[in-house]
Amino acid sequence: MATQRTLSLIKPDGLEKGIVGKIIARFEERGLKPVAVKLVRLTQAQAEGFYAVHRARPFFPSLVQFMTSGPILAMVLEGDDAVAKNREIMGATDPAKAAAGTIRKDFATDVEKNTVHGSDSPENAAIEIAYFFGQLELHPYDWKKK
Ligand code: IDP
Ligand code: MG
Repeated sequence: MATQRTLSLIKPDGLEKGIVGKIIARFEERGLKPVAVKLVRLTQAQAEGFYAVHRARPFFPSLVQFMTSGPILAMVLEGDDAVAKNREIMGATDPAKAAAGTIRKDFATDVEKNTVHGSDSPENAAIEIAYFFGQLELHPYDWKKK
């Protein structure tokens, strides 16, 4: 399986609960490396832009309010099959339906405050990575080199 990059966000509830380290550990344990990381406080316009695909949904105003309610940790994760693997580690959108051992099952509050975001396709990963990170932050890494 080819090496991929995907966008991961730890949402405001994850920072509020103080579980950033635990979440990143789950990615690292499964072979996903954080290759770009930053703390961001989204404006309303930035949150609306990121979730534009959901703007007609009834939960959109509440989602935007939640995503701007505190800082988030934005990360680019790299590894084999990173897009699908990240989604698997995260679990289903609704923590009540998420599989055992997933981040959302173990840490999420509810279907909105569900602790993590992950890109859902390689195409969206490229778009979402570019939304949060500039070219100078997106270095190539060769992990085998000493
Ligand atoms: P995903 O994050 O698992 O890809 P999406 O359907 O893309 O789920 O929804 C984006 C985000 O919108 C979710 O992670 C969650 O925070 C919020 N959301 C999705 N569905 C609902 C809902 O039914 N009620 C409230 N918030 C929701
Ligand atoms: Mg989604």
